[in-house]
Amino acid sequence: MSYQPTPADKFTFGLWTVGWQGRDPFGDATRPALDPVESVTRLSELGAHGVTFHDDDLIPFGASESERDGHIKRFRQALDATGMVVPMATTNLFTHPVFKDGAFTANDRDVRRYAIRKTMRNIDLAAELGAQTYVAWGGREGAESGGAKDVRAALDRFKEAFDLLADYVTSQGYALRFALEPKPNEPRGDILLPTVGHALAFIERLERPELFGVNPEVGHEQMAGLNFPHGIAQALWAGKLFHIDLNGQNGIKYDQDLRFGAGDLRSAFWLVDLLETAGYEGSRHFDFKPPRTEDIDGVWASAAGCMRNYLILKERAAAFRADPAVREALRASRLDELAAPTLEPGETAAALLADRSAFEDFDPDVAGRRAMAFEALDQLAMDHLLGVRP
Ligand code: 3MF
Ligand code: MG
Ligand code: MG
Repeated sequence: MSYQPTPADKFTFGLWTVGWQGRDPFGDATRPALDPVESVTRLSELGAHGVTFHDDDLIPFGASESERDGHIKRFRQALDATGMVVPMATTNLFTHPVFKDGAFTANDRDVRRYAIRKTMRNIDLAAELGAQTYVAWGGREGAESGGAKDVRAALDRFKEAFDLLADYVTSQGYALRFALEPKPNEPRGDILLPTVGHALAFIERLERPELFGVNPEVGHEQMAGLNFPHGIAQALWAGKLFHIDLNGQNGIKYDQDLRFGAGDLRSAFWLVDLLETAGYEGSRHFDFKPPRTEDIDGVWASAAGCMRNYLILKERAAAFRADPAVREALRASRLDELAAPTLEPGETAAALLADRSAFEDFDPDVAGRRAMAFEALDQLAMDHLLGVRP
């Protein structure tokens, strides 16, 4: 197995990922700016399927109309020349100082109106470039102190913005759905919609919930100490996994944005196993930052590593699922029983009450002594992950 990606693997990269110049809160840029055209070309050569962008990644903030047209034209030419696609786009509502207190939930009403207009403008471009998903990460929607934000009012404003944007894409006839990206903190002290669960609950309060799903990011959930594959499983269960941001993170600390496969490798194994067995058909999108220690060659090595690690884990997970010993271990751990409904077809509460085997004749002490055999199962997974099972 060469682990050489092809467009059929649906690997995509944000222009801001490979284009990150290494500027962080403590240090200046360590790499020169990268032309989006070069990113498209190099990523295509590496085997990627497409790229994604914030408006400002492609068209520098404040560019004139004619400059804007020029940037879009060059980008389109690079897409046409390589066959790369743009399945997702998003809005930068966090870099400019105007968004220091948020965008859709900024206390200042004129800032909120400007943020919605900036988003509508880029939605038009996203639709024009054939994107199907519009991601919304509210990085500045939050606060550093309790009195600064009336969270219930802010959620009203958040809903108002998304309801309006959903009406807009519907009236324009765009085939776009929105994917909300949760994050617990950074850059705000605390961010609204901090986890997948918060976002899923919020979506159900919107006027057109069917147009909204989530774009969970590995590191964002892990920054909150959460189990990422569990969050993804719940999003899939709800039919809401519209997109995903893959990267690496070492536990509860600042947002590390390591390449996919770095950080919690076992979690990455279970994630790939889940995505590949659950029929997720969307992009495998990398949202990482090649560390600022790297030069441009290191950037491409880091990007190639994201895809290579995904393909290695995909192979390891498939070998795990195909192993007869694993199938036996899954039965020993009663995963087949979990898949069976707890009630008989049509069984009512009255029928359950009448079933003596469910209670009167059930021996909880005997059941309590049954082993679950999870350790043997997990060791098989470990052996497959480490490549030591034939
Ligand atoms: C920050 C992020 C964001 C979002 C991006 C796309 C800058 O931690 O993950 O990247 O993914 O805004 O929605
Ligand atoms: Mg992130
Ligand atoms: Mg992200």
